[in-house]
Amino acid sequence: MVHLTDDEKAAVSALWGKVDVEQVGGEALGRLLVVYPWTQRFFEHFGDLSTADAVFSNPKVKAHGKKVLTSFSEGLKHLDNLKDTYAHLSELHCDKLHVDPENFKLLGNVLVIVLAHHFGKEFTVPLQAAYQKVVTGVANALAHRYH
Ligand code: HEG
Repeated sequence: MVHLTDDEKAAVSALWGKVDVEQVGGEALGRLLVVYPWTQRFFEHFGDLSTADAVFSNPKVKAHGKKVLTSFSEGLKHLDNLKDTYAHLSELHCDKLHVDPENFKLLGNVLVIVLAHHFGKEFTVPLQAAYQKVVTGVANALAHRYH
């Protein structure tokens, strides 16, 4: 559950409408893999991740970044019910993928940085604060079914 005012919801959605999920998703996942290289252990089957250039030009990173952000877009439509929205994915990441939920927070923070980089002044401080609440809510929802 994320508490946003109606104005915050409108601003978050308006900006998100301009996001290219493949580009921003690839960049966010790529930056996660470069800045926190231990996260590469989940993606060894993606091929070459040995340098930043290799990571950012890796088509599997782009495709997976798109998949993750497409799922994130779904969450934006259900800000009042993130836990149910991500229940299945939470179980999957826990039971099958064995992803430490700390990584959801790292990715959320990286996503905010990538949005700031892309949108510059349009990504105002209040908008950034609203997005920070959203990424925290998504990370908490994804961690909710861990046991
Ligand atoms: Mg996860 C698969 C969503 C963060 C590692 N992730 C997936 C899938 C979705 C998804 C929709 C496909 C599930 C399926 O095949 O049914 N992931 C998702 C979201 C977020 C997230 C929404 C956070 C916002 N994932 C995340 C992080 C890691 C990770 C931080 C690891 C650092 N995800 C991961 C792996 C897979 C998925 C290893 C399987 C990839 C594959 O082999 O194709």
